[in-house]
Amino acid sequence: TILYDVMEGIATITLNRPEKFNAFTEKMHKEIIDALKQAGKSSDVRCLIITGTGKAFNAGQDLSDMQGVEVDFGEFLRKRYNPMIMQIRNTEKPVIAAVNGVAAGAGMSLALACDIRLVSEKAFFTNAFINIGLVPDSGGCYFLPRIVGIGKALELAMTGEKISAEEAYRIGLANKICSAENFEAEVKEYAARLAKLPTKSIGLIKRAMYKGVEMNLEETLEYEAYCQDIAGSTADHKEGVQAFLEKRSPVFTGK
Ligand code: LHQ
Repeated sequence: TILYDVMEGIATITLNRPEKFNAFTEKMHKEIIDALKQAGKSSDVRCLIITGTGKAFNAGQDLSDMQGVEVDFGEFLRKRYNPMIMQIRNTEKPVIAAVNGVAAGAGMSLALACDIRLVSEKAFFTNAFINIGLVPDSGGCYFLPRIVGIGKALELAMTGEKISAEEAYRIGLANKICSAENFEAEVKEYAARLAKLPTKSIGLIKRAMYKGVEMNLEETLEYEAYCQDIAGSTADHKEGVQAFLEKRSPVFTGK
């Protein structure tokens, strides 16, 4: 239900159930989590992309898969969705959501859990949960207010209204709008740029920033000092300084 590919430092996880708008199933969750773990561990991988085949990025839970089945929603989330979100968060590498088409419900949450959102001009977001009488899950209540602010987050969750690519960019939900025709190439180019940066620093930035939104200034200063100690002992730090002094471009190895 997914495709996994590693090329030139970039791991691409492609959600691959186009006839169902790449909606989540138990099998897909398992495959995504396995792929995230593999990419996280592999020293060949310095950037991850999550994207979808066909018209959609992801339409959330496959609703046809649940018909006639009694489900404990809490357990459902704890077993399938939450580990996927935590895996993205705990991957100390940049994770890009390449939003090729609609991202709805938990599909929107998946995109929010990624570090960067590159959005096709044809894509749109819809929080969708409200349309079926549910609440945002998979980190939707955590990421959305942190990305767009509590006022906008409440509006989007309560109305479920469609958010176009332009609107998503305007409110900070999308980092970049890409052309629909050249979407893949533009995403690859962006990812290639990230894959050549000091990967260890990126991992630490991710950790420290997410902590920063939850800690006070004093705690954040202390955590920064802790992280800087680690970053300062990397080969990429040495290379960066050396390259600067020699007035040349640095060649980072991610070590
Ligand atoms: C789908 C789906 C879909 C199956 C499109 N399932 N087939 C957690 C805990 C416990 C329980 C429940 O869930 C969760 C997490 C969640 O994610 S809840 C939210 C679940 N998702 C939704 O409610 C979104 C439902 N889909 C839509 O609102 C629309 O389909 C969107 C906005 C995604 C796309 O709209 P359109 O571009 O107008 O396309 P469409 O509606 O015509 O859909 C295209 C096809 O994809 C269609 O199949 P068909 O055979 O008729 O062509 C849809 O049935 C299918 N599809 N989403 N989630």
